[in-house]
Amino acid sequence: MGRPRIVVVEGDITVQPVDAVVNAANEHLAGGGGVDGAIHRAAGAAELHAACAALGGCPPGDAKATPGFRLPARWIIHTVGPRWRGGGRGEREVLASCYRRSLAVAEELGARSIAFPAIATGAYGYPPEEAAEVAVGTLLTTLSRLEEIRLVAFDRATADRYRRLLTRSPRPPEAGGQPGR
Ligand code: AR6
Repeated sequence: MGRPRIVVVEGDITVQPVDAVVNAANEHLAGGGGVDGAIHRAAGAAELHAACAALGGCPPGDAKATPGFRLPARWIIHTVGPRWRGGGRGEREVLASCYRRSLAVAEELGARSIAFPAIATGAYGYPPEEAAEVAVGTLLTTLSRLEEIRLVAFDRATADRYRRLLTRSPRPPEAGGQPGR
Protein backbone atom coordinates (compact mmCIF):
# COMPACT_ATOMS: atom_id res chain seq x y z
CA MET A 1 0.00 0.00 0.00
CA GLY A 2 1.21 3.48 -0.76
CA ARG A 3 0.23 6.87 -2.02
CA PRO A 4 -0.62 7.06 -5.70
CA ARG A 5 0.62 9.91 -7.89
CA ILE A 6 -2.16 12.48 -8.33
CA VAL A 7 -2.34 14.19 -11.72
CA VAL A 8 -4.69 17.02 -12.72
CA VAL A 9 -6.02 16.86 -16.28
CA GLU A 10 -8.35 19.35 -17.94
CA GLY A 11 -10.65 17.64 -20.44
CA ASP A 12 -13.14 14.88 -21.14
CA ILE A 13 -13.03 11.85 -18.87
CA THR A 14 -14.29 9.50 -21.60
CA VAL A 15 -11.00 9.70 -23.52
CA GLN A 16 -8.64 9.14 -20.59
CA PRO A 17 -6.18 6.26 -21.09
CA VAL A 18 -6.59 4.78 -17.61
CA ASP A 19 -7.67 1.36 -16.35
CA ALA A 20 -10.83 2.68 -14.69
CA VAL A 21 -12.95 5.79 -15.05
CA VAL A 22 -15.34 6.87 -12.32
CA ASN A 23 -18.87 7.88 -13.27
CA ALA A 24 -20.94 10.36 -11.24
CA ALA A 25 -24.12 8.29 -11.41
CA ASN A 26 -27.52 8.25 -9.67
CA GLU A 27 -28.88 5.65 -7.22
CA HIS A 28 -30.74 3.80 -9.96
CA LEU A 29 -27.65 3.60 -12.20
CA ALA A 30 -30.12 4.54 -14.89
CA GLY A 31 -27.96 6.94 -16.87
CA GLY A 32 -28.59 10.67 -17.04
CA GLY A 33 -27.00 13.94 -18.10
CA GLY A 34 -23.59 15.47 -17.38
CA VAL A 35 -20.64 13.13 -17.13
CA ASP A 36 -23.00 10.14 -16.77
CA GLY A 37 -24.56 10.90 -20.17
CA ALA A 38 -21.13 11.40 -21.77
CA ILE A 39 -19.84 8.07 -20.39
CA HIS A 40 -22.95 6.19 -21.52
CA ARG A 41 -22.72 7.63 -25.03
CA ALA A 42 -19.01 6.95 -25.38
CA ALA A 43 -19.10 3.44 -23.87
CA GLY A 44 -22.15 2.36 -25.86
CA ALA A 45 -25.47 3.22 -24.28
CA ALA A 46 -27.29 -0.09 -24.83
CA GLU A 47 -24.54 -2.32 -23.45
CA LEU A 48 -23.75 -0.07 -20.51
CA HIS A 49 -27.40 0.34 -19.63
CA ALA A 50 -27.85 -3.44 -19.51
CA ALA A 51 -24.74 -3.89 -17.36
CA CYS A 52 -25.92 -1.17 -14.96
CA ALA A 53 -29.41 -2.67 -14.71
CA ALA A 54 -27.88 -5.94 -13.50
CA LEU A 55 -26.24 -4.18 -10.52
CA GLY A 56 -29.49 -3.35 -8.71
CA GLY A 57 -28.76 0.31 -7.98
CA CYS A 58 -26.14 1.89 -5.73
CA PRO A 59 -26.60 3.92 -2.53
CA PRO A 60 -24.97 7.36 -2.19
CA GLY A 61 -21.34 7.03 -1.12
CA ASP A 62 -20.94 3.52 -2.54
CA ALA A 63 -19.41 2.39 -5.87
CA LYS A 64 -20.00 -0.49 -8.30
CA ALA A 65 -18.17 -1.53 -11.46
CA THR A 66 -19.11 -2.47 -15.00
CA PRO A 67 -16.93 -3.10 -18.03
CA GLY A 68 -15.84 -0.02 -19.96
CA PHE A 69 -17.15 -1.38 -23.26
CA ARG A 70 -16.04 1.07 -25.98
CA LEU A 71 -14.10 3.38 -23.68
CA PRO A 72 -10.30 3.24 -23.61
CA ALA A 73 -10.76 2.32 -19.92
CA ARG A 74 -11.32 -1.32 -19.09
CA TRP A 75 -13.79 -0.57 -16.28
CA ILE A 76 -16.30 2.06 -15.27
CA ILE A 77 -16.78 2.55 -11.56
CA HIS A 78 -20.19 4.06 -10.89
CA THR A 79 -20.43 6.05 -7.70
CA VAL A 80 -23.31 8.13 -6.38
CA GLY A 81 -22.59 11.50 -4.86
CA PRO A 82 -24.70 13.35 -2.29
CA ARG A 83 -27.40 15.75 -3.38
CA TRP A 84 -26.38 19.07 -1.78
CA ARG A 85 -28.93 20.08 0.85
CA GLY A 86 -27.06 22.86 2.61
CA GLY A 87 -24.10 20.88 3.93
CA GLY A 88 -25.60 19.74 7.24
CA ARG A 89 -26.93 16.41 6.02
CA GLY A 90 -23.71 14.42 5.90
CA GLU A 91 -22.88 15.53 2.36
CA ARG A 92 -19.16 15.80 3.07
CA GLU A 93 -18.89 12.28 4.47
CA VAL A 94 -20.89 10.81 1.57
CA LEU A 95 -18.67 12.59 -0.96
CA ALA A 96 -15.48 11.42 0.78
CA SER A 97 -16.90 7.90 0.77
CA CYS A 98 -17.43 8.10 -3.03
CA TYR A 99 -13.68 8.67 -3.48
CA ARG A 100 -12.65 5.99 -0.96
CA ARG A 101 -15.07 3.33 -2.23
CA SER A 102 -14.12 4.00 -5.86
CA LEU A 103 -10.45 3.49 -4.98
CA ALA A 104 -11.30 0.28 -3.13
CA VAL A 105 -13.33 -1.11 -6.04
CA ALA A 106 -10.55 -0.18 -8.49
CA GLU A 107 -8.05 -2.04 -6.34
CA GLU A 108 -10.26 -5.12 -6.13
CA LEU A 109 -10.38 -5.13 -9.93
CA GLY A 110 -6.60 -4.89 -10.16
CA ALA A 111 -6.60 -1.43 -11.78
CA ARG A 112 -3.39 0.56 -11.60
CA SER A 113 -4.81 3.90 -12.75
CA ILE A 114 -8.12 5.66 -12.23
CA ALA A 115 -9.74 8.91 -13.40
CA PHE A 116 -12.27 10.86 -11.34
CA PRO A 117 -14.69 13.58 -12.46
CA ALA A 118 -15.71 16.31 -9.99
CA ILE A 119 -18.38 14.12 -8.37
CA ALA A 120 -21.61 15.88 -7.28
CA THR A 121 -20.59 19.35 -8.53
CA GLY A 122 -23.04 19.48 -11.45
CA ALA A 123 -26.67 18.38 -11.17
CA TYR A 124 -26.22 17.48 -7.48
CA GLY A 125 -25.17 21.04 -6.61
CA TYR A 126 -22.19 20.48 -4.31
CA PRO A 127 -20.27 23.78 -4.05
CA PRO A 128 -17.21 23.28 -6.24
CA GLU A 129 -14.58 24.70 -3.88
CA GLU A 130 -15.70 22.49 -1.01
CA ALA A 131 -16.03 19.48 -3.30
CA ALA A 132 -12.45 19.97 -4.53
CA GLU A 133 -11.23 20.12 -0.91
CA VAL A 134 -12.99 16.85 -0.11
CA ALA A 135 -11.65 15.19 -3.28
CA VAL A 136 -8.03 16.23 -2.76
CA GLY A 137 -8.11 15.77 1.03
CA THR A 138 -9.55 12.27 0.74
CA LEU A 139 -7.25 11.14 -2.05
CA LEU A 140 -4.14 12.44 -0.26
CA THR A 141 -4.98 10.55 2.91
CA THR A 142 -6.19 7.21 1.52
CA LEU A 143 -3.58 4.50 1.13
CA SER A 144 -3.93 2.48 -2.06
CA ARG A 145 -2.18 0.03 -4.37
CA LEU A 146 -3.01 2.23 -7.38
CA GLU A 147 -0.16 4.00 -9.14
CA GLU A 148 -1.95 6.97 -10.67
CA ILE A 149 -5.06 8.97 -9.90
CA ARG A 150 -6.24 11.50 -12.48
CA LEU A 151 -8.46 14.32 -11.36
CA VAL A 152 -10.26 15.23 -14.57
CA ALA A 153 -11.53 18.80 -14.56
CA PHE A 154 -14.08 19.69 -17.22
CA ASP A 155 -13.21 23.38 -16.98
CA ARG A 156 -10.25 25.57 -16.17
CA ALA A 157 -11.57 26.79 -12.82
CA THR A 158 -11.87 23.23 -11.52
CA ALA A 159 -8.36 22.36 -12.73
CA ASP A 160 -6.95 25.48 -11.04
CA ARG A 161 -8.71 24.58 -7.80
CA TYR A 162 -7.21 21.09 -7.76
CA ARG A 163 -3.74 22.40 -8.59
CA ARG A 164 -3.89 25.00 -5.85
CA LEU A 165 -5.06 22.45 -3.27
CA LEU A 166 -2.37 19.96 -4.28
CA THR A 167 0.37 22.56 -4.11
CA ARG A 168 -0.81 23.78 -0.76
CA SER A 169 -1.12 20.35 0.84
CA PRO A 170 2.20 18.61 1.34
CA ARG A 171 1.78 14.85 1.34
CA PRO A 172 1.23 13.51 4.83
CA PRO A 173 4.01 11.26 6.11
CA GLU A 174 3.60 7.52 5.55
CA ALA A 175 1.89 5.74 8.42
CA GLY A 176 4.59 4.97 10.95
CA GLY A 177 6.85 7.91 10.17
CA GLN A 178 9.28 8.48 7.31
CA PRO A 179 8.37 12.07 6.40
CA GLY A 180 9.17 13.32 2.93
CA ARG A 181 8.38 10.18 0.97
N1 AR6 B 1 -15.71 14.71 -18.51
C1 AR6 B 1 -15.35 15.18 -17.28
N2 AR6 B 1 -16.17 15.88 -16.47
C2 AR6 B 1 -17.40 16.15 -16.96
C3 AR6 B 1 -17.86 15.71 -18.22
C4 AR6 B 1 -16.95 14.95 -19.00
N3 AR6 B 1 -17.27 14.48 -20.22
N4 AR6 B 1 -19.14 16.13 -18.38
C5 AR6 B 1 -19.47 16.83 -17.29
N5 AR6 B 1 -18.43 16.85 -16.41
P1 AR6 B 1 -22.68 15.92 -13.13
P2 AR6 B 1 -23.38 15.09 -10.38
C6 AR6 B 1 -18.36 17.47 -15.07
O1 AR6 B 1 -23.90 16.76 -13.21
O2 AR6 B 1 -23.38 16.51 -9.92
C7 AR6 B 1 -26.51 12.85 -13.85
O3 AR6 B 1 -27.70 13.10 -14.53
C8 AR6 B 1 -19.29 18.62 -14.79
O4 AR6 B 1 -18.76 19.82 -15.31
O5 AR6 B 1 -22.31 15.09 -14.29
O6 AR6 B 1 -22.70 14.07 -9.54
C9 AR6 B 1 -26.53 11.54 -13.07
O7 AR6 B 1 -27.31 10.56 -13.70
C10 AR6 B 1 -19.31 18.62 -13.27
O8 AR6 B 1 -18.22 19.37 -12.78
O9 AR6 B 1 -22.74 14.90 -11.85
C11 AR6 B 1 -27.10 11.95 -11.75
O10 AR6 B 1 -28.51 11.97 -11.77
C12 AR6 B 1 -19.07 17.16 -12.90
O11 AR6 B 1 -18.72 16.50 -14.12
C13 AR6 B 1 -26.58 13.35 -11.56
O12 AR6 B 1 -26.33 13.86 -12.87
C14 AR6 B 1 -20.23 16.45 -12.26
O13 AR6 B 1 -21.47 16.90 -12.80
C15 AR6 B 1 -25.28 13.36 -10.80
O14 AR6 B 1 -24.90 14.69 -10.57
